[in-house]
Order: sequence, then C-alpha cells, then structure tokens
Amino acid sequence: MLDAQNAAAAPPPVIHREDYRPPDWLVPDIALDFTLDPAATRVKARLSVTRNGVHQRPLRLDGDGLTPVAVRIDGEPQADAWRMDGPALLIDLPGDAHEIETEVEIAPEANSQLMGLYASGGNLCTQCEPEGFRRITFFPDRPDVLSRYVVRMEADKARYPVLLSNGDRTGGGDLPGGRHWAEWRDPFFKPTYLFALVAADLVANRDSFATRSGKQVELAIWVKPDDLPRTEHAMAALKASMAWDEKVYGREYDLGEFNIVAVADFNFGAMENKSLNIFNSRYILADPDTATDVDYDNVAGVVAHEYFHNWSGNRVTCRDWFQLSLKEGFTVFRDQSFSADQGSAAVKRIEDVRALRAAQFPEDAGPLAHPIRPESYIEISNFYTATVYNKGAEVIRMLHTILGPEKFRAGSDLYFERHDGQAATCEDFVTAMEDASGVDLTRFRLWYSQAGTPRVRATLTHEPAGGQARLTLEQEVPPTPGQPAKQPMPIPLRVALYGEMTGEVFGGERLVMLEDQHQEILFEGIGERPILSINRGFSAPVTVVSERSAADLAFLSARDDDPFARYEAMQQLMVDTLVGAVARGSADHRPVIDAVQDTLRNSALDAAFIAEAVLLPSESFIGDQMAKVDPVAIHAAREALRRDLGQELEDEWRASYAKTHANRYEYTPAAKGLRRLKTVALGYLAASGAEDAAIIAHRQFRDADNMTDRQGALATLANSPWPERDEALAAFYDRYRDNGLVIDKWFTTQALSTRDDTVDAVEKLAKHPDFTLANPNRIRALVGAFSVNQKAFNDASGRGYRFLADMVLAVDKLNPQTAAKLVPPLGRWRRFDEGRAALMRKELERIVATPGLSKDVFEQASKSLG
Ligand code: 0A1
Ligand code: ZN
Repeated sequence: MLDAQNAAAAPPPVIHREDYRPPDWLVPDIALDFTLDPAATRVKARLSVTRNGVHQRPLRLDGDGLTPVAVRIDGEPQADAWRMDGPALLIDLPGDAHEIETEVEIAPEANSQLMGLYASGGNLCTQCEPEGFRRITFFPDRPDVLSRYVVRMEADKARYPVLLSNGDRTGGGDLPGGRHWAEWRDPFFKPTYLFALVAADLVANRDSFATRSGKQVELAIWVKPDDLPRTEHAMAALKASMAWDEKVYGREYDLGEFNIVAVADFNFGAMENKSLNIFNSRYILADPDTATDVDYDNVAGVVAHEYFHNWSGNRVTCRDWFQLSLKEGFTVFRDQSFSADQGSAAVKRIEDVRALRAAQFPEDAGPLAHPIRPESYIEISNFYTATVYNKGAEVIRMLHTILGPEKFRAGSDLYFERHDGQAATCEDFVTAMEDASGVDLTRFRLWYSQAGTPRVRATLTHEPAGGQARLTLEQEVPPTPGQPAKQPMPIPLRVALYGEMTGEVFGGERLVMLEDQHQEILFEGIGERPILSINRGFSAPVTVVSERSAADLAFLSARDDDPFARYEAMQQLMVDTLVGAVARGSADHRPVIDAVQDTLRNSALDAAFIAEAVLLPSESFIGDQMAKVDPVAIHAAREALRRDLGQELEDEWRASYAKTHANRYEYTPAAKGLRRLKTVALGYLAASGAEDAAIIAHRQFRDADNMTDRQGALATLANSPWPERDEALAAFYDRYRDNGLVIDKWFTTQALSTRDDTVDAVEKLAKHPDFTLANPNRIRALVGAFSVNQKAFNDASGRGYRFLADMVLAVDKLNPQTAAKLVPPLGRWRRFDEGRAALMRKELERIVATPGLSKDVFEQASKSLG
C-alpha cells in the first residue's frame, strides 16, 4: 500500500530542485466521471493530451495504488499499448495530440491516509495537495500541468444529497434507483492539487457578497446540522477577507460561487481548492460555549488564508513543489496583515513572533533545517513547515519593509498581472518586486537559498564629547545541514535611540540595512547616553544579541513607543534573569518584578497588551537560549520567578482579576483582552500560593459563560495539586463528551500539565476510549501537545521519548503524513545532555529500523539522526 521503506530496502529517491524539467505532455482538458460509493468508487477520466516540445518520450501518468481497469486511446480500447512503471502508467503515443481514457476503482472508506478521496464522518471528500490526485486517477500529477476540469458525479441521493466540485454547477438531476447526479465545470486552468469533490449529507449557512465591480457571489459553509449555529464567525471572516483583498491588494473574487466544507478528519488546517475550500472543522466551527478567543482568531485567520490563496496560489500557482513558499509565505503574510487590521496589530505581531520562535527557530537550528525554498526532498509532504510558511512570511514582510507599502503593492500587482494563469517560481516573484520598485534585490535572494537564523550582535557606544553614538553590528549565519558556510544576509533593522534622561527618540526611527558581516552606523547629535531599541516590530527574523543592562531593558519595557520592542525588552529581561538563575542556581528577581509592576499599573496600556507583556517566556524558549537544555532546572527557575511575581504583586493580580472579572461575554478586541488578562492574573495568583486561589479558579471554571474563561481556569487547575482539579476535569469531560473539538482541549490541557505525574497521565489517556489514531486532531491534541511539554516529554527516564516513538510507529501504519509530523521533537537530541540524547537517538534508531516504514517518517527520522 505504501512506498515501503526499511533498513534493508534501498533508500527512497531524493528529488532535487535543480533537476526540474518542463512536463513532456500537457493536458489542457480533463473530464472526470465518478460513480461514488464508499467501498468501490469508479473513476473514469478522459484527458486531452498534447506533446510539449520536440521529444519521443512516452506519456507518464502518475498513479498511487491504482490498477487500470480499462485504457483507451483516441476511443480505441488498448490491451498492450501501455505499461506500468511501478505505480505509474506509461503510454507511447505516435502523434502530438491524443485523447486518453482510463478507468479505475478506488475504496474511499479504506483510505486512512486522508489523501485522495476519503470518508470522514460518513461523507466523502478529497485532499489532493500535494500528491493526492494520483490516488484518484492516473494523471501527470505535478503543479505545472494546468487543465480545465469537467466533473460529473453520481451517488445515492439519500446518503449523499450534496454533490460539489470546483467551479459552477452546470447540470444535475435524479437517476433511477434512488441515485442522482451533478456536473460541475471550472473555467479556470488549475493544477491537480486544487481539484476537489464532496459528496455529503450536510447543511449550509448561505450568504452572499457583492464584489466591487458588482458581481454577486453566492457563499455557503457546509457542516453537519448540529454545527450550523457555529458557522457565523467563519462566514463573517470570509466576507471580511473578500472585502480586504479588494481594498488592500486590488484582488476580486472570480466565480459565482464559493463553497467551504468542514470535515472532522483532516491532515492539515484547511485546503484552498478552487472555489471549494475543504477545512478541518476546528478552523470553521466556533461559538462562545465551545471555542476560545484563540480559536476564534484561528478560524478567521485560516478562512482568510484559504480565501487569499485564490490569487496567491490558484490564479498564480507554483511551478514545482520547491516553490511552495511562493504561495505559502506570501499568503501567510497576507493573512497576518488581514488579522492585524481586524484587531490589535501590536498583539497580533507579538503572537506571530512567538509562534515563529516556538516552531521555526528550533527547526532552523536543528537537523531538519532547510531554506524557505528547499533544495531537495524525499517526501514533499514533510516540507509544509514553519520555515516554508512562517519564515516565508517574514521574508515577504522584509520585502514590504524594504520597499515600503506603495512599491510593494506595485510589485504585487505586476506579479499577478504577469503570471496570471501560470505556474510560477519564487524567482518570478522577486523579479516582479524588483521590476516594479527599481530596487536591486540581488542579495536579498539569499533569504530564499540560505537556511539558519542569523545572529546579529549589536553594540552601542557613546562619545558624549562629540555627541556621537556608534552602533556596531556583526552578523553570523550558523551552519545548517548541507550548508556549512554562509554569506552575510541583507537584514533590515528598524532602530531607534532613546535618551536616557529625556526619554526622547533621537531623530526618529531609522531603517538600517545590515548588508555585510560587520557594519558600523554613526548617529550624530546624541547629547545624552542613548538606549538602543533594535529590530523594532521584529523587522527581521533574526536573533539579536546585545548586552543591554537590566535597567535599560526596564526603561524600554516602560517607554518604548514601538509595542513589539516594548514587549521584547520585557521578554529579554525575563530571559536574562531565568538563564542566569539556571546557570547560577538563583537570580535577582527584583528588576522583573518592578518592570511587571510598572506595566500592570500603566493605565495607558490596553489589557491585551499587558497580558502578553507580563507573561513569562515558555520553558522551551528559555531552553533555546542555553548551550544545553536542562528541563528540570529551567522549570524550577521559571516556577520560582512565577511564585515571586505572584507573591510580590499579589495586590496587583487581585486588582487585575477584579477589574476583568465582571466582564460579560462579548467578542470584541477589548473584551478579549480583558479575558486574557484575567486568566493570566489567575495563573499568577495560583503561583503565589494564595489560599483562595483554588476557590477562585474553580469559581471561574464553574461560572464561566464562555470557553476562554472555562478553559483558562481548567488549565490552572490542571497544573495544580488541588482537589478541585479532578472534579473540574470530570465535569468538563461530561459536559462536552459529544463535541470532539472540545474533547481535544480536554486531552491537550492534561498533556500540557506541569505536574510531575504528566507522563503517567498521558500514557493513560492514550488508552482512553476517546483516544483514536484515526483522527489527526485527536493525535495532535494528546501526542503533539505532550511533545512540546518540555518538562514532561524530557523526563529523564526516557518514557516520554518511548511513548512518542510508539505513537509515530502506530500512526504511520494508517496515516504517514500525520505520523511524520510527530517526529521532529526527537530530533532535538543534540540540545540535551548525553543521557537524554542517547535515549532520544535510541528511539529514532528504532523508528528507522522498523520494516515497512513510510517514506514520510523515514525521511524525518533518518535526517533527525544526522
Ligand atoms: N495548502 C494548504 C495546506 C495543506 C497542505 C497539504 C494538505 O494535505 C494533507 C492539506 C492542506 C494551506 O496552506 O492551507
Ligand atoms: Zn496555505
């Protein structure tokens, strides 16, 4: 069934970017005919193929697990004009244009990989990116073969009353035997990965949108009947996205219909199939009782992301999968900008940088590091990474910063105009930006080819006599797999100097372009000692090392007018304190306590920002700052600081709690901020050891009128030794036992617990009747969450590692894509002491030695050992 791989077999082939060749044959038109049935679906395909260039090579049609039932060439049945080459079908063709027909049978209900046509919750749906189409029919399954699709499908009407595909519905009707049919035509040329089909028993939330040129678009979000009331937020986000893309990028929707279908079983977040987006239901469904504010934000962000792909991905697609960041980096940048415009831009930026540091920085520093445009892969599904997506978005953001908004928009317009209907490359994008702006981006292209997070050392000196300040910048790009030596990168750094006494910025903010390995920048007219504010707004995805004193960081955390820089100064102060505490066994907590107190008392700040600013960096992030991670010492140091903050500022936490407590549920940025601060304050009260903390937490849990408050309280309880803990977990389970997405939270909250018995609890939860390997959300909720719990996962016994490896192997038998995504935490072994490193390696070796491993897991595990 899978591309079997084991230690004894030959290693799977490596695909290289430099080997790209245009397709031998094009397929301008395809007609598909589905006779749908969960156990046995017939797929007939008629392809019009044309020779591309002068050559004698056969037509190669990719397949994966398909057996041809019939093959016809120009209408004639053929028995020996074709041959199989492994899973692919080869046909020698005499002329330059032919019509090829194939017929296959597939079994959607047996498809546990969730790639191709599969069953979820009794309905049928497809997932074709990146290479799922070849599991449905024989075809040159690569993104640079663009076709016009006509899709006819028939199915049992009672079981599957809704039949959807891409484009417009052009026909349909009843058939004998309780069956019905529908025909869909998509006028736009598209690659296979954007094909979609749904046969389902679902209901729709319907709405419409008038584009700025006056076209009416019918919108529908398809869900199970019980979920219908949970679709309002997604619909509002869809309409807001459509308006935003017109306003900010001048991009209008191009068809009369836009459908979204939510399914419970999905390997990723969602999929931008042309006019028929298919979503993991966690990124569609939201109501106050079941979704947190973070869930609401994620729903809006993912709906926007998939919608924006209609231009950045669909109208202009990728030539080959090495160009993935062309659509993903740009689209993430677009969805981040959209979300920033909907609420607090400052808080959004803080969240995005936090996510980048949590997921992408460790990837860039480990054995799986790769440039945003990778050079090679074994399995492309492994490259839907934080690097391609999130660092990719940072690279686009840097272009926006360097060019400025007008020139960036001109570049985007030129890119869409030049490449509409084409399969393009990252190079095409940069060239369009260059041509439209007149800015030379030759060296900027290094961001596409070099992996690794640059480190920038910044030193500021002051000569009071001459009124000069000298900023010395030194950059270093660390070696990564296959890239031992690096060139200096062009790094845009937004910089400001603050006067220590006056608190004024000297001459406003400057955009410093660090181009060389070493660079000095002179500032004139600096009459008093300056304090350095650098990488403001996180203008470049780099690590800045600067020896700024605790006093200077406290100054910036109270005074910097760039909210990100202000947050960053507080984080740096906290990190310095905690790293010091781990190294020396203790640290002076006073500067952090004073800075947090200042922030809490500052009435000019909004609650959402305060909540972000006073939060301690995660244990993993602290570990990332150290030569070797000591998970036990980090946990102890962080808890000690939390306790002191809790005790010393108990009055402030109580005041913050009281201020936010009475807030009745509303989904507005202000109300969200109050809820966030409320739970942060509760966490500090719990850490303080205050006698009534358990009562307050339990009351918040019990009386909550929304999931944000309820889950926030549950997380505090889950970390605690209090008797209320088990009662709350049981009550939560009972209340939501029928809602899978909320039960996911129940698993996650326990997997993230900081208690000493978390490994036991997680092993036990894996045997819970609600735990299943068939649902990727459930796997991620328990296993994925556990593997980022630094303390529990890195238990010195190695039990956490063994548990994860067992899960990887069990999931791999069903769903290699989801299994492979669980592997990376084991690849962090170099960051730990010898004992833990050996235990992690042992598990990776066990995985690699397992017979029948998928190439997905083989690639991740073997590279992680490297
Ligand atoms: N293009 C989608 C991500 C995606 C990738 C692969 C999938 O297959 C399992 C599904 C979705 C996006 O960026 O949203
Ligand atoms: Zn995407």
